[in-house]
Amino acid sequence: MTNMESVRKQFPILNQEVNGHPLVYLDSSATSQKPSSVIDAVSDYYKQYNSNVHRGVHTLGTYATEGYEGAREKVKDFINASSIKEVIFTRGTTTAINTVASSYGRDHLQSGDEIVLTKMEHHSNIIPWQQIAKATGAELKYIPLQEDGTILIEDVEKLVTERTKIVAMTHVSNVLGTINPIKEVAKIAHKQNAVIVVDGAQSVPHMRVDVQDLDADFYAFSAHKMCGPTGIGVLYGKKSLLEKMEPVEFGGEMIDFVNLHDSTWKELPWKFEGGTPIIAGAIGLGKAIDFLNEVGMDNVEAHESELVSYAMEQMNTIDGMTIYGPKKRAGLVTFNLDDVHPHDGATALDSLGIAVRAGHHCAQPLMRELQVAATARASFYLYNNKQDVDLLVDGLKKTKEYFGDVF
Ligand code: 7TS
Repeated sequence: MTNMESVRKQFPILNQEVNGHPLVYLDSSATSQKPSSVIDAVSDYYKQYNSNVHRGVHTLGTYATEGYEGAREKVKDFINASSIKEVIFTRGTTTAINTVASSYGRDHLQSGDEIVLTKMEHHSNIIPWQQIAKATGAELKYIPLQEDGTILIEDVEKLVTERTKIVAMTHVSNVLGTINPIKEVAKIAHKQNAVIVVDGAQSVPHMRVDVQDLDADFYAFSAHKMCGPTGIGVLYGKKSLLEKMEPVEFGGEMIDFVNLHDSTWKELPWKFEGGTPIIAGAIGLGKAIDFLNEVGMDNVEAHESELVSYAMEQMNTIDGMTIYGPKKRAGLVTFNLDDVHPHDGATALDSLGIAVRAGHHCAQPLMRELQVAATARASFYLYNNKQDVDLLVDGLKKTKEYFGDVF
């Protein structure tokens, strides 16, 4: 078993005081911190072999191309894609989902067709579908949520019909921590000849994901939430689907032959990567995957599961605490404390060096479903420990006392 305290030591940013207190970073669902190996890999690229990729014969360009394409191989193995052709580098989850909506969606939807979503989606997995629905005349349908923030498979079976062309669903909710039964939903979608697009922004960083086992048609995630740099993410797609899809960005890098009035595209995955790519980002993502593999994704998941159970147990001892979402969940806790506005609570915690997020978490329809304007959220990752939870609980108690006196 990996020693998680030695893992924590590899994140230089955590070793500092904020507002006179040791930093307690509990906002990894927004973005994770980066280990030294990732920071060094990005810096080494710029210091030692900064060059463009896929062009020219000079030595530095070869190193850069090897670094960039080597990262693609690592992503392929990490999610068990069957080929590097299925791994497209994007700017992040948002861009990946937009690519599917703009390309696959535009070509496969028409009036009378339906796109099925859940009511727990992040805006990134709602708005691209709203836009493509407006453009094509398709309609959106939403799978309802149970009281505990889960979905019922019977509801999926009812809502996914022969009219459904696309099911778009998050694997893990960034607000509720709900883990959706993607494999079962994929089976239901495929029975109706629909495709399933999975938002993996909150799953790939925290659990072992096997896209072939899930039978996902498309799967999107961001490097910055999994110890990698910002500005890079991945769109996985089944080769058979991607091959028939049109690129959404046109220009350098993605072409084969260009004539005055027409052009042809490179083969997969490059036809979807127009322009100079995010080279340092990809190299950093490759290093982040090495790092996560060394720790072991099963260890990451077990560690977070232990922390989140402990956090819920401790937080529930605070009077006036409401925690949203199911008991069996990923490593985050979204909550409200009576009498304390989440923004005030988060500001009070920040004065104690504790970083949590407050707001709608880019899930306004879900906030409406929960009948709240905003919530606070503590999210955990492999570098957090029980002391972080204790400091959070202590901070919440102090916050409650403080605001209790004010009101
Ligand atoms: N989908 C989910 C489920 C997410 O949690 C996020 C980001 C995204 C998509 C978008 O990812 P991006 O990398 O393209 O921006 N979620 C959050 C969050 O919960 N707090 O800040 C960002």
